[in-house]
Amino acid sequence: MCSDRVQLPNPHLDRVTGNEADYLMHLGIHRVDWHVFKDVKFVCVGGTVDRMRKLSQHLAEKLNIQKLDYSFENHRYSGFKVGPIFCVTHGIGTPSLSVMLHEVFKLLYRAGCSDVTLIRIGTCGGVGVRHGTVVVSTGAITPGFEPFYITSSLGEILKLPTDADPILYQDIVNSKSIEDKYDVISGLTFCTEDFYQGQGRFDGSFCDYTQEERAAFLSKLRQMGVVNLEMESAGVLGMARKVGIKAAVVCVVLVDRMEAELPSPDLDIALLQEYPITLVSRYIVKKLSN
Ligand code: R2B
Repeated sequence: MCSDRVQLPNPHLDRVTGNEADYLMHLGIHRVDWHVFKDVKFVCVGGTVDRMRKLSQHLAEKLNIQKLDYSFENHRYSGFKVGPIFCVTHGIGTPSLSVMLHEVFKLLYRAGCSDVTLIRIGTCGGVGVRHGTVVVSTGAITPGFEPFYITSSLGEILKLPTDADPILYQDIVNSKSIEDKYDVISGLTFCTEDFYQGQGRFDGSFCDYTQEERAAFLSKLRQMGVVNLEMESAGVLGMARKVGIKAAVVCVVLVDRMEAELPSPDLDIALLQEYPITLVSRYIVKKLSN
């Protein structure tokens, strides 16, 4: 599944744009900058600028390497580069994520990168899992309860398998230290295209189900082995698998959705978001020192 040099399964790419003319429109990166990214071995993605900035700062300190900021030209995404690690934001949901990933994969290809690993660091709701727990996804299922990232091609539904690389996710789980004040588990992730009805919430602007139907939905997920809910895992796992790049999804639980809709107001969400940052950084630092 994993390749050495990044290759893209697009026979038209070099004919249509060629290395000279290609331009990463949403990242605003031109060919003059390809070479800057040549050394990238890890791409870390996450929803917000703040989380990616904290991750890159943490990595810069651990590795004693300078952090470079990329305020991408058209302000859709933000990025930070710490030596061989490129951290990029993806916003909310797979449409926003997929545009960024297409361009990051092209960047890796154009720059001639090899042995690249992609890791999403995020937040999620738990399904029978308490807040503060870090979940490393073993795979993602999507509405319809199937293990596919559902996108489209020429107007037809395109389904990309979403199983995660078992060695990678186990290595990340094993990166937990006994000093960590959080639990780390692995399990299936339910990835939705909507935060409210899609995840069985009652507090959206409209809602078409009963309390019983919502409870049955969460129980069904639980029985299928789902331990958390979020909105990007299927895109990360499905798209990375399609281009032969290893990928993992590591999210901290903000609220057990079997108990509540929203995190408790007195929860220190900033602190919880540091948990996957420390876990993934430890994994990356260990890998880079090997
Ligand atoms: C988790 O949190 C965001 C929604 O609040 C979304 O990006 C996700 O997957």
